[in-house]
Amino acid sequence: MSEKEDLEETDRFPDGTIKLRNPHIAEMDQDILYHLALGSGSHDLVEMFSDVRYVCMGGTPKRMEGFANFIMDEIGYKLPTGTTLLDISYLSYRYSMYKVGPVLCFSHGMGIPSVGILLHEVIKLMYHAKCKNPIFFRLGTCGGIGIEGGNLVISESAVDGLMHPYLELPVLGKMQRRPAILDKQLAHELKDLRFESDPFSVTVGKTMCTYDFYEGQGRLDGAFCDYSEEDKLDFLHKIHQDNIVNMEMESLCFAALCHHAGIRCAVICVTLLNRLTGDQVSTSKEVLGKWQEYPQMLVSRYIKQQMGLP
Ligand code: R2B
Ligand code: URA
Repeated sequence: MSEKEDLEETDRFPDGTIKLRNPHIAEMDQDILYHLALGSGSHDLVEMFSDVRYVCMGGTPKRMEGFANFIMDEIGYKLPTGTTLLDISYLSYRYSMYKVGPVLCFSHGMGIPSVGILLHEVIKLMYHAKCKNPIFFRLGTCGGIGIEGGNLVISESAVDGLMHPYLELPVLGKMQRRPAILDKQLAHELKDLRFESDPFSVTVGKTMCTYDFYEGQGRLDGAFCDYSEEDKLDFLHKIHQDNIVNMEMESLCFAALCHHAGIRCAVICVTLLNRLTGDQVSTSKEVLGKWQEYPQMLVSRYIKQQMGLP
């Protein structure tokens, strides 16, 4: 079943705008989106953002600024002469945000807590701005499991380090669980946008999302390590047999919160290395920079196709 069919009718209003699962927000005089340096009282969020249809996020401000400039060229969006893109959230000193017509780009930092805070505020932004049927993309990096560096993985589902397919968060002293469900149809639509001539392969598969880059991903090169190389390889081969094809640090939360908000979403990551053969990211910065453009190429093709552009 596709994510679209799976969404309950109550997840969005008939016009495609977001229903917030929080009765308190509507009762507040204003809502301050603190980490975005925006607010429903201080800014006309409908005027600024109601045309947004595609929300693209990735780890670093530089990469997302690069993506914003790339997508601007791709969709033929013109800024007034003599102006450049502005980081709308620069006053927050936390996340960066760039708007290019219907595309909104964010940096989300590293890990579940960082992307989680951002998602709360971006989902509320979609609600306040009355955005219709927005689609969320994470364009990231990852470690491949059995996949060499420089190739793409689109997550069809996400699990935590114990293979649980849900996000756990202690709320008021109790563990809350939210299923981490991604849109399989969207994942395959993105995969189909690969050209024969592309220098990368595209795998749709299961992603393990961890709370740490080093011990959490079974690396031997952290400041601490209490296991052997054999233990590490046993684990990586075992999860590979369970169809895990990559590891990263945000997909679980991204999938869980988007699904809970009734938002279609996809995670597209480029592999930086094959974890079955190493731990250190030793490829040159120049090559890594090129690889990180690969997720952007697929997402840009998707957005252009949706916008009816050649
Ligand atoms: C991929 O790369 C980062 C760690 O280097 C992390 O944000 C992730 O998910
Ligand atoms: N990001 C991760 O989380 N792990 C890797 O191995 C590479 C990038």
